[in-house]
Amino acid sequence: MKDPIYVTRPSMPELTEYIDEIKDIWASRRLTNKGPKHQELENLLKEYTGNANVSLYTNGHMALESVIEALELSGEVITSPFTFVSTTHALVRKGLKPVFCDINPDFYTMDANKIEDLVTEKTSAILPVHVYGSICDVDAIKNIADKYKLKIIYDAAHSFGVKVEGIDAGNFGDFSMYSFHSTKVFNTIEGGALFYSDGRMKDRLDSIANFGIRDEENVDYVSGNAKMSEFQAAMGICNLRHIDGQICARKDIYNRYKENLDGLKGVVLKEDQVGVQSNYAYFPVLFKEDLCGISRDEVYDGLAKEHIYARKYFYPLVSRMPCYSQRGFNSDTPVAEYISKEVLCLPMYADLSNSDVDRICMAIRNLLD
Ligand code: T4K
Repeated sequence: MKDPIYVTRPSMPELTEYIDEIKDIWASRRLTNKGPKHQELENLLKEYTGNANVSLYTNGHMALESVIEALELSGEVITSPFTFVSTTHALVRKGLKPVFCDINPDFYTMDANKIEDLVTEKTSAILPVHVYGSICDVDAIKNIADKYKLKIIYDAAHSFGVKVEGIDAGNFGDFSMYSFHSTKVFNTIEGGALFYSDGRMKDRLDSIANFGIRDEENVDYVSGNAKMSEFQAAMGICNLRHIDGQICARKDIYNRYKENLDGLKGVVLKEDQVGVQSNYAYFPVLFKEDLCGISRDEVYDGLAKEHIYARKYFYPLVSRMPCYSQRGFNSDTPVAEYISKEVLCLPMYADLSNSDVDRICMAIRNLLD
């Protein structure tokens, strides 16, 4: 039997490197609650991204819930249905109404031309998603947010390491939420972060991550526990040492896929964005059944028979999930609808071998034939 190939595989340092990194945790018994590793990782991330303000979290989802709490958002938030459920869950769990905006057909990010029609007197923020690391139309979104005095929180879960004209992607909007989950380009096992423009938010955000505690005798906010542990931070410190090499390796894989798949009838690869230095987080492909003669689901099943486990990120749309489909949220997002029915994310991770990429592409060619 051929070895299985999964959609992703975490980047990990050598075991000895991680063990070296956690030795002082063992010695000090400082395991969590903003210890020295936590502080060190924050500093390293500031340096790596050029962002002055960062707060770490136990995962990306809690980072998102925490910023919503910190901003005391209310009413409606305009967001994308073409995302992982976390984006919408964070809004709904915080008592907000998601208003779904359609996406553009080239990069699958929120269609900035369709946002303004969705603004009402109840809108408090826009929550777009830099899906697959594709960067939203940040200038157009900023203009709309300025006009209607809305906050912008980017779900940048997929965008670690992406640069726009040399600027780190976390510098756009008021806040950018990153996921450092094991399946992401940069991981802290589980983990996440917020990058933000207003440094005065730091105390509030850090307090909200820790039950709202200000000091031993004062609790300012009614919040939960979203802290990153020292072991997670140590993994981040190790992985950050290797991040540039990991992104380069992903680029080679991306190019090999392109060489293999470009030009196949009915097989649409995502365009490169001008001025954007990608992190090659995902390799989404659209299968247009009317042109290639086979549906996305048939490709998915055919690959699975070859032990190649691609994923339908993101199908169904969040608005079509059973937990949301009956709640009366708008679902008039035709572009997102068809992209979600045609898209398949092929395996993509830094140590995917050339021969595995060739095996995946050959399997796809055989299915199309
Ligand atoms: N916003 C967006 C746009 C997101 O994509 C996400 C997370 C979030 C917000 C929330 O951030 P976090 O709170 O998670 O930090 C995975 C991830 O669990 C999830 O983090 C991620 N998005 C989502 C797109 O993908 P699943 O349900 O597909 O994961 P799973 O367990 O099926 O893993 C996929 C494949 O990865 C497996 O087939 C094997 C491989 N794998 C997975 C894990 C967990 C490994 O090799 N090792 C591992 O440890 O959600």
